This record gives sequence, C-alpha cells and structure tokens, in this order.
Amino acid sequence: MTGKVGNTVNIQTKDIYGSRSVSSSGNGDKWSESLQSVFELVLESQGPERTARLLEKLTEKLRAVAQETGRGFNTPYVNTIPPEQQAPFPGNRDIERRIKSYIRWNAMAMVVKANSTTNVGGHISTYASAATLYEVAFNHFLRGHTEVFPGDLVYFQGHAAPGIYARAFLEGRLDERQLQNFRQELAEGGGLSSYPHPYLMPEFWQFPTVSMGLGPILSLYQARFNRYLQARGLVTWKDEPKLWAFLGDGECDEPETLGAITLGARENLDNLIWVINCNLQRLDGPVRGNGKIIQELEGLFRGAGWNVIKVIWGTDWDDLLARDKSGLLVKRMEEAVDGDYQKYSVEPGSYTRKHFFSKYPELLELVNHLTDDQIHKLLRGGHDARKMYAAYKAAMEHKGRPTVILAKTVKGYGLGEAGEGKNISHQQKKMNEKELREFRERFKIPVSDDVIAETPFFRPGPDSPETKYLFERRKALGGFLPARKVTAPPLDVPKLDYFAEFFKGSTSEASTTMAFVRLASMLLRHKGVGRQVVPIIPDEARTFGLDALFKDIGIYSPKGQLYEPVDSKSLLYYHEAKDGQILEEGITEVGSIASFIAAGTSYATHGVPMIPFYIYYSMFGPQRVGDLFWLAGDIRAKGFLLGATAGRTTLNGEGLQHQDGHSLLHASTVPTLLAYDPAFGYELAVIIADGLRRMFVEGEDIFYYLSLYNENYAMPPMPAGVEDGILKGLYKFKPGSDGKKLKAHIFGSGSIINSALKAQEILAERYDVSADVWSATSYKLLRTDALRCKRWNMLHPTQPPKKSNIETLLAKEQGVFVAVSDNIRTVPDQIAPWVPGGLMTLGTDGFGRSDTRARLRRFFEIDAESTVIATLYALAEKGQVERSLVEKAIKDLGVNPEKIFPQIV
Ligand SMILES: Cc1ncc(C[n+]2csc(CCOP(=O)(O)OP(=O)(O)O)c2C)c(N)n1
Ligand SMILES: [Mg+2]
Repeated sequence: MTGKVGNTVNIQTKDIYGSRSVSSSGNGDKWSESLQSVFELVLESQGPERTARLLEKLTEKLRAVAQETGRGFNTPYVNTIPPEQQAPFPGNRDIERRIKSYIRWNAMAMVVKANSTTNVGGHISTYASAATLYEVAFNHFLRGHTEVFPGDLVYFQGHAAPGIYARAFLEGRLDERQLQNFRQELAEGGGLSSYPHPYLMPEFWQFPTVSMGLGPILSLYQARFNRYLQARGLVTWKDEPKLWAFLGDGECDEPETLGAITLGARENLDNLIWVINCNLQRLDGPVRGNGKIIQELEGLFRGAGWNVIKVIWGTDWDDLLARDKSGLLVKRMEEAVDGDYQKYSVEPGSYTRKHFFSKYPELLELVNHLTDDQIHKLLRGGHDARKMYAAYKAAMEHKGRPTVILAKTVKGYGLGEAGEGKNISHQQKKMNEKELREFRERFKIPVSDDVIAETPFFRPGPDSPETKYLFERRKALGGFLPARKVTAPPLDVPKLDYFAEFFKGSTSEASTTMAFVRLASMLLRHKGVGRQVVPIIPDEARTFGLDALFKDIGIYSPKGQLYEPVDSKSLLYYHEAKDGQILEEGITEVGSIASFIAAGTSYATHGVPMIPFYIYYSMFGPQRVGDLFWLAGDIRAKGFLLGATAGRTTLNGEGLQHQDGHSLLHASTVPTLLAYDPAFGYELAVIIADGLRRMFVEGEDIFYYLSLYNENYAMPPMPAGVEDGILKGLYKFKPGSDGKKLKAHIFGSGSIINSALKAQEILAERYDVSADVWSATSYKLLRTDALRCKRWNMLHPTQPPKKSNIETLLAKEQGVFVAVSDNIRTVPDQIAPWVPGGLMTLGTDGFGRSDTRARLRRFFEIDAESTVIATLYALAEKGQVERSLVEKAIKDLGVNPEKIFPQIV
C-alpha cells in the first residue's frame, strides 16, 4: 500500500509539472512522456469534453488513494501564459519605460513634497509597485470616451491615486499647482483629493475605491448593470466597454471583494477584468507570509468560474525555466512562501542565491552565469511590460467569463532603502536626499543635484518623443482617462397630479409600504420614465408585496427562464426574462446597494439616467452596509432607498435583530441623502414626485431615504397647502379642538403618528388640552436648514437675522411641544434647539423585543397613553398644570411608573 501511495505521489507530481516533471525514481521524464502521448491520443479520438470527464474521473481515483492532492483548483506557481503563447509587445519599450519613470518620479515627488511642509500623508509604495500594471493598460488597452464608444470603466486602486495624477500631469490635464496641492484641497486655488472621489473631483474621478473592497464589488455589479442596460435596449453599443478594476492583494481579505465573485461567472461577465496587484504586502506586513496569496486567489477565482491569468515571473525567468529539465525550479518556486519572496526583494542577490537557488545543486548551477546583481534584478511578472501586455490581451479576448489577472510585484518597487519590499513601505511618505538621488539614478530622471532636495516635478517638453508617444497612444485609444462626463438629458418625470389618487385618501386600511407599491406600479407605467425605473430587491419582494410586479415586468436574468416555474399556473408567477426590469439580487444587501449605485450613476457613467428604487428591510440598510451609503453620496448617486419594515415597534414580532429605530439617524449622516419618515400615502407621493424633479430634471446630485412601515390604517386625504411643509420636514396635519384651557403640539412621524392622533383625543376629552398634531416628515432637513441659518446669522451678526423653517413654522404657536417617534429619541431631538420652550421627546431607545405592537409601544413609551403623560408632564414643567395631575394620569391610563428604561447604558 505504501509503495502504491508513493507511486501515486510521483504520478501526481509529474501530472502537475508536465514536461518539467520531477520524480524520486529518476525516470520522471519517461513517465511524463508516456502520459502525454496517452493524453494526446485520448484527446484526438474523444474530443476535449470527454477527455476532461475522463481526467476528472482519474483525479477522483487519485484523491481516493492519496487522500488529498493538496492542489484544489491550482496550477503550478508559474505564468499561465507560456512564452511560446505570449502575444508580442507592440509598443516602444524604451519610450514607455521613460514615460513610466517620469510618472513614478512625479507620483513620489507629490507625496514627498506635500509631507515636507505638512502632515497630510499620501502613499508612494502602492503606485510604485503598480506602475507597469497601469502604464501598459494606459498605453494599449484602456479606451476613452468618444462619440461612438462610451469608454471603458476603470476602478483605480485608491492608494495608487498619486500615479494617476502624475500621468494626468504628463498629459497636461493637471498643472503643477494642482500636484503641489496634493491632499490640500482647501489651499488657495484648490488641490487634489487624497483618493478617487467623484464628489470632490467630479470631472476627473468616476469611481470611489479607497474603502477597501468597495471598488471590486461595485465593478462586479456595474459590469452586470451594463449587461442589463443592453438587454433592456436602453443602450446599444457597437463595442461593449470593458470594466477594469485594479485592486490590492490585501484588499482581497475584505468580504466585499470576494464575496460575490460567483456572479461574474454565473452571468458570463466577460466585460470584466480584475487586475490584482500581488505585491505580497498590505499595510502592516505580508498578506500571506506563510503561504501564497497568488495561489490562494487562483483557487478561489477558478472555483468561482473565472478565467485566471497568473503573471508571476518576468521574461528573465523564461530562460531559466526553459533550461531547467529537472523540474526543480518550479518545485523551488512552489516551496518558497510569500514571506521568503518578500525577503528576496529586500536582500541582495547573494541572499537569493544562497537561500533560494542553492537548496538544490542543480538550481545553483542554473544561475551560475548570473551575478548577484543580476539575480537581484530578475524581474517579477508585474514589472514586466511584455508579460503584462500578453495577459491584458488574453483577458480582452477571453469570452464567456470574467478574467482576473494575478500580477506579482514588489511593494515600493524602486524605492530602494527608503522602503522597497519593507514592512514599513506602505507608510513611507518621506525620502532623504540620498534616497532621492538613488531613485533618480535608477529611473534616469533628468533632475539636477542642486534642486533634487526640492523634489521638483518633471514633465518632458511638448515635442519630446515621450509626450508625442503618450498623446499618440491616448488618441488611438479614444482620449484620456479617468474622466467623468455628465451628458444625461433631463427626464420627462410625472408631475405631482399624476399621483392624484393618493390625495383623496382611502377608507380601506393600507400601509405606507402598500402605498409605495401602488406608486411604483404607477411609475412603471408612466410613459416618460417607466422604462427608466429599476426596482431592486434583496429577496424580500413578497414581504413588501412587490411580487405582484414579477409577472408584469419580469426579473432580469441573462439566461431568461430555462425552467417552468412551480407557480406557472398562478396569475403572479415567478417570471425571469432576458429583458426583465427587476433586479432580484438574492440575499445580499451589499450587492443590492452596489446595483443601486450602478443604476443611480448611470446618468454620469453612460449618459442614460436610470431611477433606482431599492427596497429592503430597513434594519439591514446603513447599519449593515453604511460604507456603501456613504460611497453613494461620494459617487453622486441618485435614486430612492426605501427602508421598509421600519420602526422598532411597528415591525412587531421579529425582535431585536430586525426592529430598526435608528436608520434615519444613520441616513442623516450622509451629506447628500435626504432622509424622510412619511406617515401617509400622499406624503410619499409628494416626496417622490419632487425627488424625481430635483434629481432628474434639475440635475441635483442627491438621493433619498424613505422609511416605509407595514402597519395598516386608513390613509387620510391630503389637507390643502401642505406640500411645501411635507418637503421641508414639518406641517400641521390635524389642529386640536378649540375652546380648551391648555395648548400643546405633538409631532408624529411614520405610522406612530397614530399615537399622536389618539393622544390628541384623550388630551381633549380627559385633560382639557387642545393638541395640534403635526406630521414631521424629516427632522434631518429641518435641522440642516436651522443650522444653516444659525451659522449665517453668526457670521453676519449685524444684518437682519434669517429665520429657519422650523422657527418660522413654530413662531406663533403657544403651548408645549412633544415629539413621538418609532425611532430613537435622537431622531426628533435633532430639532430641539429651535423648538420654543424645548422639546419633550418620546422614542424607542434600546433593543427591540418580539411582542405585539400594543405591548411594544407601551414598553418603549410611545403609545397614545405615554404620549398623553409626556404632554401633561411638559405642561407641568411649565407650571401650567399641577404635577399631581400627571401622577393621576399615570394611574388612570394604567402606566407602570417603575417599569424599566430600555436603553441600557
Ligand atoms: C475598509 C478599509 N480598511 C482599511 C483601510 C486602510 N488601508 C489602506 S491601504 C491598506 C493596505 C492595502 O493593502 P493592499 O490591498 O495589499 O494594497 P497595496 O498598497 O499593497 O497595493 C489598508 C489596510 C482602508 N483603506 N479601507
Ligand atoms: Mg498589497
């Protein structure tokens, strides 16, 4: 048995290494050759598919005896494209190298300069390792936006931004002052943003990428959204743009990076190319010191069905690999771990000779003809333009699956002592004069000794071969990148009266979620914008009643529907279609918001405005994917986010992890996000109609968050003249009865406005209080407006003061003010400083519980009785009623004064 296993291991080794096989029995070449001829015979007679099946079967057998082949989806640690299949490099290598060197220098100088007088930071080593990856792409592949081509979409690795600026400088798109002001955006004349931020540089950057993991997942869903637009006939491209995402190997630890990659193969996204800069390091140290990040990623991407191209070794290694008949070189390459490879990049060639090659005498002999210096300079694949070119070309031509290129590089390449390959490389922001001189020498930068300490920028003249070459290449590829161009036409959005049915109200009970579903279906039928609407759902359509749309507009699937759905006989069957309009994402809030962002930026990315409505469990909104909400602001996304099943007590049975009472607060933190908490169908209609106008006619770069509730109640008709108040955040919905002794105001929002309305009745009937009920649709907007006025008044102290909306609305009101909300108290408290006499707030601070709405509302003290008590207490505080009356009310209304306070600390 032992012998058998031994043999099998031999066979396995040969099988993997092919002609470079190694065998302890010494006749590996013979075995390999025999296998090879059998393989060729089978292939010829049986064809590739049957051969593959046979091989799979054999591998199964091998696994059974050898337990674990240990390879999974891996191929040997060598380049995927062998030299004989490598496409020749068509460019001028010398000129391209010089251009790249100048960019390297300027990218480094930008950071060093900024940090010589400030502490604004910046990164040198990321771009230093990635320069070849970018330059080959810029000179040969990345296509700009032209009359007939929308332009490739490129996600630049955030920390490589200095290199992208430095190229734009050589292209004459950025000037010296801008480079000088890298990371000093508030300096006179402006500066360059630290990372790709379309919000800060709206004509330059298209995609924010620096929060690790978000760039990759956005690119994936953007690639899919490009297909969606084509399938629905909203764009017709002669050539389809490619999406290129450049990312870091450390970044692959983010679940967002790898978590959705199966989508790429499932939907045949061959428009997508990821380039992973495998410099083997992240911020603190090696990504996989004890392993191999490239092999790990290869296994994952292959398993997920991607086309994987490894670019590990530069051209210098081709000769060594060809000459090594023993197979020991590949074996040694496999044995060494990333921590070793990092060490080889830092130490002199003698170290690599001693520790890498000399492990096997055959290998030592193999490099006998090389000096230590030559060994040290043996290029890694990601620094070799020829290897990168061949990989990109293969990726461009690959059909049916997305491609990932795993390019091995050295972090801080070229920085030498200042950080090349060192663990501190990522943080290096300064270089001393000696290091600058070395850098200059290594990359032959024409900067003289007397100015080198100032790290001057260098740009070759307009007639230099470099500038000419660079311009010629970009011209051939359709223009400069990155560039963000907004050319979208305004949309023919429905006017408010299109939604007139909501103004009449309804006696039959409905929730705001139902009102939204009705509104969405009306919008989908609207001639002007119906086709532009993109409903997005993470597997909750049935919860919200949106499944009614399945049949009508279909769920997008590039494969259509290959099966008969189980419910095909029902009216509303599960209907997938090639031109389906709904994006049913399955259980992925990250994926869903990535789709929202792709759709919500389509006006800028493709000049085709789309209107995403992303409806989801509100608890799994910003709390779960807040970073993408933030990014949606940065990227200037438009559209509507609908946090359904909102309210800590309105969503009653689901308990602690579902009941949301704080999304509105999260939403309030995003500067371009309008956060609304509507109570009635007509409010929804007014807000959405105005949102459509502002975003898609006026062109404002804003987006909307609306809470939706699942409690049914009669939807009232719209009172006259309240539209403006709805939009600004507060209006009087139902005045209290006349002729009462005392006056109060209760602000309600969402479905909990019903507590306010019932309290209004109790207060009038039992306590002689006339309480006006107001609908507070947006505390955020009221606060922002009030802050803006207050600040203006402070800075213009001698001019007539401005009055905020909230102050104007409440100026003439008498009595006390109470707010009741199904959210934490901080939500209404946002306006407290501007409420005359202060605001008494009731809310749902604390963890949710599973129970009935009535019991939950009593528990959190936001039911009608608690609202009455709070109103009376506010009056008592002002001395308008006796405190004993409050005590009496607590007793009369059956509230337990000793119950717990749900907010723990
Ligand atoms: C979500 C997130 N977490 C942490 C960081 C901080 N950070 C910036 S760069 C970096 C290391 C990046 O390593 P890698 O992806 O390998 O990129 P490299 O610079 O090596 O190309 C870290 C942790 C970040 N930008 N985003
Ligand atoms: Mg890295």
